[in-house]
Amino acid sequence: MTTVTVNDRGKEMAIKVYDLCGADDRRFSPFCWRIRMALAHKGLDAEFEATHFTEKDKIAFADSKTVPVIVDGETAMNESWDIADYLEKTYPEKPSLFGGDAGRAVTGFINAWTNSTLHPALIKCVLADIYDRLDPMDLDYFRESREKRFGKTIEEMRDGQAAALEKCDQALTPLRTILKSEDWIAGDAPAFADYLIFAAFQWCRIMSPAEIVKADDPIYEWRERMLDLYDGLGRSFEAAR
Ligand SMILES: N[C@@H](CCC(=O)N[C@@H](CS)C(=O)NCC(=O)O)C(=O)O
Repeated sequence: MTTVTVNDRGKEMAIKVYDLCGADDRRFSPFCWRIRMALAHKGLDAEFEATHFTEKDKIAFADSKTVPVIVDGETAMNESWDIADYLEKTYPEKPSLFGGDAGRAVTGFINAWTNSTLHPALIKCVLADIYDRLDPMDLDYFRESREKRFGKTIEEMRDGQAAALEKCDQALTPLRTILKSEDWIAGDAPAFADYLIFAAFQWCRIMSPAEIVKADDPIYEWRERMLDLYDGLGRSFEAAR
C-alpha cells in the first residue's frame, strides 16, 4: 500500500477515485468496481476520473502504478483492500463493509480467493474481448504486458476461450454452492465480500459478451440482485455486446 499526504483537497469534497477506462468510457477494472460499490454501500459521494492504462502520470502523485487510487481530503492511497479498510475505519458511522473483526477476516479470505482463483479463471475467458474494447492509446501496452504475463498471444487466448469457460465453470463451484442457500455472500445483506466477487463479474460483463454463467445458475440470480443495488448502479453501466 502507498499512502501519501496531499494538501489541495478539503475533506468536505467528494472522494476522488482514479478509475480505469477503456474505449467508449467503459469503466471495467474489477479492483475499481470493488471501491465503487464500497462507496455506494457507505453512501459516500465520489467522483470518478477516467484513467487509461498508459496514463500512469495521473496517479504518480500517489506513488502508484495501479488503480484504484483514491483521494479523500489530505489522504491519497492505492490498493483496493487497504482502501476498503480505510473507508471502514474513517467512516465507522456509515454501514459496515465487513461486519466487525470476524467479518473482516472472512472477507479477507474472499479477497484472497477472488485474487488467486477467480480473476485468473475469468481473465482467460475475456482477455481477447477486453483487448477489443480498449482505447487505441492502450492497445500496444496491453498486448505487450499481457502476452508477457500469460506467455500467449492475444489471438491464442481468443482461440482458447471455450476451454477457458469450461475451466472457469469448475472454479465457480464454491460460489455456486453457497448461493444455493444464501442470498448474499456476506449473510443477511450484501457487503464487501459480495462486492469483491461482483466486481470481477462486472469486469467481464462490461468488456465481454461471453456467457460466464447461465440464467438458471444461482450465481446469475445473485448477480442480478447485485446489479439492482443502489438504484441499479451496476446495471447503469452498459454490458458488452
Ligand atoms: N492489488 C491492487 C491491484 C490493482 C490493479 O492491478 N489494477 C489494475 C487495473 S484492473 C491496474 O491498474 N493495472 C495497471 C497495469 O496493468 O498497468 C488492488 O487491489 O488495488
